[in-house]
Amino acid sequence: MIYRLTAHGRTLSLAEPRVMGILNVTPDSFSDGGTHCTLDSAVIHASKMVNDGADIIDVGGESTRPGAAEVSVQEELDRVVPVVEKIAKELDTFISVDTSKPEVMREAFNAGAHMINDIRALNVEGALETCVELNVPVCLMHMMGEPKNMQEDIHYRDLLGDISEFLFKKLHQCLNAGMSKQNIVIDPGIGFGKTMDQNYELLGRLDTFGSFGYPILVGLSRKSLIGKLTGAPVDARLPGSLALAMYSVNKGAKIIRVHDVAETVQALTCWNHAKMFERKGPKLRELLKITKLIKNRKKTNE
Ligand code: 7PM
Repeated sequence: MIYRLTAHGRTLSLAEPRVMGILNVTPDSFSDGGTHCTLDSAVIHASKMVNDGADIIDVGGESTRPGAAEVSVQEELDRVVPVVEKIAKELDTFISVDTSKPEVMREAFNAGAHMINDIRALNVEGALETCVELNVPVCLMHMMGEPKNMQEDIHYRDLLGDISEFLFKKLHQCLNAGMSKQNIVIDPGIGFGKTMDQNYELLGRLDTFGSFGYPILVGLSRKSLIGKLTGAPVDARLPGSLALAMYSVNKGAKIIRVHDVAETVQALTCWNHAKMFERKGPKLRELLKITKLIKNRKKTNE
């Protein structure tokens, strides 16, 4: 099955796994004073990620950190919309917006966003209807509880079963409301109300979610499942992030959400090249020819 996402006349093929670069636009991420500076430095960072090979830029104005203060609609609009607008104008990339608020979804879409990444899976009143109306691709993520309390009381009857049931119900709800199947991406929500071993179990059995017939997005970059297992502090989790990213794509993930774009793109490029040799015969020769053509085209573009 080849998946593709389309919005604003732009199509992103998920025939090969894609890299989504994280762009936080919370005040603590670009703490260099005035709004103008913040906007510029955010777009510079986005531009670097695009040059490093990111296929999607995920703009987020709400901190999902446990215990983080809630952000008002106006505040989130002020953070996100100008950044989306400038990226849409200046960069050649697919733009995703990390939000749960229908108002932000709409304004960000109108400013040029191609996709909504909602950690609350369209749970906020009006969010589902807004996404259906906008006909925009959406990522539905599983979370137990809310960011502020999600790591406090973790209990599942059956981890895989409960998360599958949640996603099935969501899918049903979305399709019933008129969302088109091609607009849906699913995500098991690594780190959102799960213990370390539960996170690893989700990765180990990620192919279960692949059988739903929707592309899978995974976010695990620098997350605590790496720190807890290895003792590495957050700024030294790149090796673990890369290993788990490659493990995930091997298990069928189509979008990997990361901080370290260049490193992940290098890992993926090598993974993809080895993967291609799983095929044999004329199909492989054909693929190699196409890969060479693409490489040459990229070189002449530079
Ligand atoms: C605190 C807790 C800070 C969690 C940051 C985070 C995902 C996401 C995030 C994910 C999708 C982080 C997370 N994680 N969206 N947004 N999937 N779809 O570590 O796993 O980046 S925020």
